[in-house]
Amino acid sequence: PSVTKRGDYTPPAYLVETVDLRFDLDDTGVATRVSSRLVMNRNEKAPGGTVPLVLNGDKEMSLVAGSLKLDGVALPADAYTVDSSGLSVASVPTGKDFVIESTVEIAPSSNKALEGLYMSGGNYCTQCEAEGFRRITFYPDRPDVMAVYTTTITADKELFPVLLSNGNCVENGDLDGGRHYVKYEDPFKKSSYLFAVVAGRLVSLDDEFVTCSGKKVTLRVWVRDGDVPKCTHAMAALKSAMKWDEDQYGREYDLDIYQILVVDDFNMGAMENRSLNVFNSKYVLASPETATDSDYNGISGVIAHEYFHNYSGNRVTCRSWFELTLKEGLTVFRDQCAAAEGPGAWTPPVVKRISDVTRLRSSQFPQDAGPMAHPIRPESYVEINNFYTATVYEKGAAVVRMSRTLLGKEGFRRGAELYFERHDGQAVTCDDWMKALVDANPDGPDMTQFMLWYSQAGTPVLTIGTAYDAAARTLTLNVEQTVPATPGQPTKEPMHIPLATGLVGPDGAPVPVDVEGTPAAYTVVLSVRKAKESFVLRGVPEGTVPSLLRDFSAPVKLVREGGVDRQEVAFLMANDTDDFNRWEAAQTLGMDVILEYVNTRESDSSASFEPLSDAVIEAFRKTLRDEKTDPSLRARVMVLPDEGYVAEQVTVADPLLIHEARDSVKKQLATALRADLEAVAVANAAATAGEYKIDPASQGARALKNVCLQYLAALGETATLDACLETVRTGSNMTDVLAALGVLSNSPDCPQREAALSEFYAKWKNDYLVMVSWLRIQAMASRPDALTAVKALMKHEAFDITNPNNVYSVVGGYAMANPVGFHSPPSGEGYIWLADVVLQLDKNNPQVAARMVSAFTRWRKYNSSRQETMKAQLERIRGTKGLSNDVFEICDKSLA
Ligand code: HT7
Ligand code: ZN
Repeated sequence: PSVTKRGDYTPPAYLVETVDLRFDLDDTGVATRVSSRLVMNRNEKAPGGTVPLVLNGDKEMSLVAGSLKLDGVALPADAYTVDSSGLSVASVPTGKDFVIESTVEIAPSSNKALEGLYMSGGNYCTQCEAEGFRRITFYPDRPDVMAVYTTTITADKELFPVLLSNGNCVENGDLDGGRHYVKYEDPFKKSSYLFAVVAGRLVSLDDEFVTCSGKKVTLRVWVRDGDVPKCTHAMAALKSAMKWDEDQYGREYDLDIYQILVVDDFNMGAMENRSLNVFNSKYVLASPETATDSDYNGISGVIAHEYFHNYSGNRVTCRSWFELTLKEGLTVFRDQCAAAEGPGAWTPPVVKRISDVTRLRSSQFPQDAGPMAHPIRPESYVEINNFYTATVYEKGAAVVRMSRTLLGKEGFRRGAELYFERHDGQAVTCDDWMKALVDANPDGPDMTQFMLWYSQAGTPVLTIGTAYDAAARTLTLNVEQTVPATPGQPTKEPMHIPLATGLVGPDGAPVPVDVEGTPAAYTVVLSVRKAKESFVLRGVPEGTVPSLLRDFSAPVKLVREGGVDRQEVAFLMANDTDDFNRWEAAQTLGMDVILEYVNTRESDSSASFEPLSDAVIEAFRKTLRDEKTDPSLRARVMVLPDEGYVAEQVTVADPLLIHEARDSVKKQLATALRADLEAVAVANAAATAGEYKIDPASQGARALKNVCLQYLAALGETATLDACLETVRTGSNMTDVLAALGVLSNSPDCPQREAALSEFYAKWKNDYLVMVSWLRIQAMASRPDALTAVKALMKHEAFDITNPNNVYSVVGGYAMANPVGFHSPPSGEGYIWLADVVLQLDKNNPQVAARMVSAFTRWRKYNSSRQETMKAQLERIRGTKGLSNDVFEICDKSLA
């Protein structure tokens, strides 16, 4: 497969002024005709000379004989060539507009890759990002070709009463033979990846948003019959997002209508097609009986994300796919802020921040430390679909956040507004983004070194030592940064790292940070720029404890010279005024005791483990009893670091030992804190009883109650199992029901487990999304026999291998979120099974297959026998004939 390189970018040789598309949809999706009429011209900004006109196209598209025309005249067979990647016309007019027309035939019903035009639940829909448009028609399918689109759709009126595309409906009517048609015009230029077409039997929830200038916008969410009542939360979230973008970035919605189509078959979460988003049903449909708090929050987040793309992505887009983080990193940052601070916020800001950081550390840090490590702006790719990564999205958002930290909120907003105005209607680069930020802040910091965040991969490690001078009352922070080598980048330059720092005095009260060059404040952002650097903090009382990297001010690993001081960490856990760092302190403490267990048992499997010290137990007890602190934060503080995150801290990971260690710590805490856990569970159950509400207080109470339940369940008592079964049977909301079902699913065989799983199935088997959760909960069950269960689930009537959500639940839940299940089978049967499944998936849906094969990328983290089997599977997959580029690239890079 060929490699595309960022450095090889050249502007498009030809531009498209207008696109006129006509879709003749057949009843079953076996023979759909797509006709296109492109008005094009030579790009004056491209290198001169005669160049053929190249239009991308897919091998599954067949050009209708005689349909290819230039300026109205059919092209003879020797005037063009068609191959598996597209169509090339040797000679086209220069110096004037010319018109290219073509008609192709495609078969959407056999499109299981879910890219281009495909069918879901009997309806037609599209997914064009990144390169799906070329599966619909011949076109220069790259984001820097922006054109005005007109789309006409014809279809059977009874089968497909609703026909949609981007922009406004300007015409519609009936045709002979029971067919009908609609014509849409999208007034603004857009890239082809934002194109969408929908046809189906659908109903809508309608609403309206009045913009800041008083314009009325029609809002419409399209679903299958019966699902309208489940769209109200999504609709409210959409309105909150529209308001947020007006208030925070001065962005007013620019069209008269905003529509969302909901489908069950979708490779990702959603797609921001201009004025016609397509959403995975998981990120729209919700009712208290069927959706958890986390589902509700996910809906708010994804709805906001896609809406925000209207400016950060659609009006201003990427010059090439290498710039993907320009729209994705910025939009993730925007959705994170809206969910933390906006009118639709459902958790306290700190809890949202904790979720975002946890996600970054559990998904992006491992990527940055493995063979797929790449900068947020990658230098090359084989398959662009493989670069919709945690690095581009999550680390990209962290980089945007750091620029805001360095420029200040006001300066950042000025820069963002300048960017949106300066580049409206353009396809630009990350450099253009940074230039707008800098130009809007002439007195701001020099951001040249900061740009290394765009080009250097790897998570920087900050090692910080402290030295206190009692006579001078100074605390010196000695900071050393290293950026690890990553594939293709053996050496690195020091980065510009904002280190937000505070001080907690010996009495627990905050102490101002007074450092040369910055006004004293309770939190000061130190700019770390060198490999080694010291900062002298003045006027510091003896016994003061530094609170470092507050609010996770940079995506780095923080290491304290000399190791973890548990007393200091417990002190911060109880006293830090930065709530994020109170949680971080608990994570550090939890990690330290888990690692102590792992290290002890690793060298001697029969060694006895030192029981948890009173200090550790008391730190957690204080959290449980601390009624002044928000329950949702207390819930997060109580959760020990997850097994995947622990695995990242050790050189050779033994997933079973890590599980044993975490379990042991949890059991010890549960034993020691039993009375507190029971009391807090009862108090918070009362707080959330009655009608289901998703406000922060209700969510917090449920979260804390369910964390207590999970601790108590670690004691394995029958009474807890009975209580869980009772909740599964009678619980009034899905948050509590799934928490209880999760406990039972993770338990060893028992009647309560069996009853809960089967009764739950009987009750919910007709609800697709609830079944997705039911499948996942079983695939993730931390039990050595998980593979047997997963094999059975794949044969279950609730499972469909062509449905990505099903695959992510069962295959992903097992291979990526169940370390015990995946790594238990003694001869690596789990690995062999996964490889078989990947090969099966790849035949239908390479994107989904590539996501699943990623479970092997960290194979070097394990012991030699595990390594051997995983490596053999990667080699077997890579050597398979007919493999997609998607899966090939992941395997090949993993093996390099
Ligand atoms: N911008 C969207 C990306 C996306 C996508 C990419 C590749 C293949 C399928 C896809 N579906 C959606 C989603 C987003 O980030 O908002
Ligand atoms: Zn996005």
